[in-house]
Amino acid sequence: MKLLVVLSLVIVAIQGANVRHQRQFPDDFLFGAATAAYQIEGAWNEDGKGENIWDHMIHTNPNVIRDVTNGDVAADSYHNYKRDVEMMRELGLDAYRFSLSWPRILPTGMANEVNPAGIAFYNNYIDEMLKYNITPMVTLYHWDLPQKLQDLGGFANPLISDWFEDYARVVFENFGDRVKMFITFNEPREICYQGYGGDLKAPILNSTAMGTYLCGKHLLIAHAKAYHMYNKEFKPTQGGQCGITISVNWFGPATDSAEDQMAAEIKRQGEWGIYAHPIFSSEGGFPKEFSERVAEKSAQQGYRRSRLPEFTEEEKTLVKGASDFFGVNHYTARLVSATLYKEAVPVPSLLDDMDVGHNAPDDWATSASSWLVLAPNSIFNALKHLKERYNNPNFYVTENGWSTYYETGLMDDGRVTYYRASMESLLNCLDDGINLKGYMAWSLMDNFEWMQGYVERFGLYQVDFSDPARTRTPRKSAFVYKHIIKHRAVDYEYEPESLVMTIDEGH
Ligand code: GBH
Repeated sequence: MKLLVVLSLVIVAIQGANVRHQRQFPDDFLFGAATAAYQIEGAWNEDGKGENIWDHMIHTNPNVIRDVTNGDVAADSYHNYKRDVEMMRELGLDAYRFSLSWPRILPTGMANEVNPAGIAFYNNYIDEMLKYNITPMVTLYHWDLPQKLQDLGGFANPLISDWFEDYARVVFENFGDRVKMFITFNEPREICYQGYGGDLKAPILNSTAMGTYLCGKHLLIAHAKAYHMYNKEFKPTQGGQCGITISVNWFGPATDSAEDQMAAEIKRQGEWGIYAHPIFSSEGGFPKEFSERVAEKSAQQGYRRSRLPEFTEEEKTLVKGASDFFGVNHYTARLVSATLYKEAVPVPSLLDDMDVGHNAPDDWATSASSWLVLAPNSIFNALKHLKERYNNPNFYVTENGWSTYYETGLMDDGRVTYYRASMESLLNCLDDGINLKGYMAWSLMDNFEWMQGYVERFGLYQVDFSDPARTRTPRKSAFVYKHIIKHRAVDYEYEPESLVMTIDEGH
């Protein structure tokens, strides 16, 4: 095992040495950065915006957030959007991925009432990007459901697919003339497992037996309905693309044993296969091994039917193939074991259904986030697997990034190391023929890191949250990323001369 890690490190190092300064990203490769509405916008109750589930959860119970903060103001992008676009120009970004706040556009959640101020804000943001040739990539849902829809069950209510379709139509009608890349959902796993099956995200339902699966099924149908509606009603005139983003971390076997290989496969299926397989596989539906396992466990536990609600044939067909590209949020990896590293988990639950252990070797560098370690070549490992399993669709890495503490300040060498490693892994993907079209760094700037509040920082730009102006200052990593984008290659010798940022000609 140790030997394996050492060997793979040696191989990576040799590859790195040979190719340095040679391997390049194609000119049309889309380099960008990403954010999400609740994490940056603030203005939580301004100009007619409705309450979302994070507003509601935190205002009701502020202690769920590590530093007892909230996103009421966040980076105040609602008022600082021109500065945001200026930062994109400083970095020389080709694209910017951001999300729309559903209740800012539809305060009641339903499409009976469209908020003109919400539409105007996003129009301004989009137009400001387009002025400087920055391609907007718009996520419709990044976790901030209108509270009024949560009151009706949110993603546990099958009607969510109709409500989402109505919302999506308003989005396409208003922005589709200028936005050509839409992502319906950010990370079904985090929405469903963390929010419904667990208590790690709003609405902290902790409904362990079925929450994840119920939400997952309804979310996938919502995605598919919006996708087909876009295809039919908007694509012919607007000519854009519509996809979904799934969090795909890499899970390899801890040893070569058949048990560990099966354990890793079950982990991959339970973590992201249940969302990816119904859309991207040629057979459709939930992954077979996982679905059999839940059915079996459910029977043993006395349930009269599987806790995993299977798709009808009609639903399977609706969901299958319903995406123009595969958006991948990738951060880290784990080694999976059938017997070792297991923790106590609730029964029944997704975690108990998988029933595997996982581990990160000690020599993988650690970040400010307990879950985030630097695993060798893990973007490649994940995408190579997806390529083979799902017939090489077009991929975008829609998030990838590294956290530091506020105290680390501007000299974020850990983040620099991480981004450079990511670039090598991306180049390995391109060399392998993986249809990888772009990469979005998480994040353009520090923002409200959900349950971690403002403790863990992911920004290329530091944000001063004690300053009413929410001043943004570039970190060292911003200069390094800018250099990579400009030269379409990784230069390990590059060190910024100073941390004074300017806008290059043509941006
Ligand atoms: C992304 O999710 C999100 O899309 C983005 O909004 C967020 O800011 C970014 O990550 C950085 O976190 O300690 O058990 O609660 C990435 C996947 C899955 C990473 C949940 C954090 C928390 C694990 N995320 N995980 S736990």
